[in-house]
Amino acid sequence: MKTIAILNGPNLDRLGKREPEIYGRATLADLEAQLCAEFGSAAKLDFFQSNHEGELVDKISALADAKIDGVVINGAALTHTSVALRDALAGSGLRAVEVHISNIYKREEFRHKSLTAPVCVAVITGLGLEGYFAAVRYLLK
Ligand code: CA2
Repeated sequence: MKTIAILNGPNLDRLGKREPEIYGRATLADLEAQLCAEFGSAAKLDFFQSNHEGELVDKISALADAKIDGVVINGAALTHTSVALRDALAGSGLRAVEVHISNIYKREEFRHKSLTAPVCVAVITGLGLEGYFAAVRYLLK
């Protein structure tokens, strides 16, 4: 069975608890349960959320060692700032799809630049939580 990791960065543990007009009303636990319901029989899903850049880097390194089949990453604000996260993904040899719940190009200019997008196979932005489902579906093909 394939293993796909779903990584979420800073503040995404607050999903469904604030700013529902941007991020919707579902919580991170709701999202994880829905992904399990959809893909649990086809894949092992490894969920990880952290508010700390280094923890995400360590997790990517461990996933690289485990040679898993793909990564869905919403690096949240680190998308726009983190060379460390980009280097971890680039050096991992893993296929990664970057997901953003909101359309980062409709928002402030500082969100338009992703440091991690060039080291991912694709970027999905603005489809809400559906982006995570599309990313897992793609990685399982
Ligand atoms: O649209 C996305 O998924 C983002 O990655 C979300 C990040 C933001 O910095 C990116 O530019 C775009 C912010 C995540 C914060 O998530 C919250 C969710 C609910 C309540 C508060 C924060």
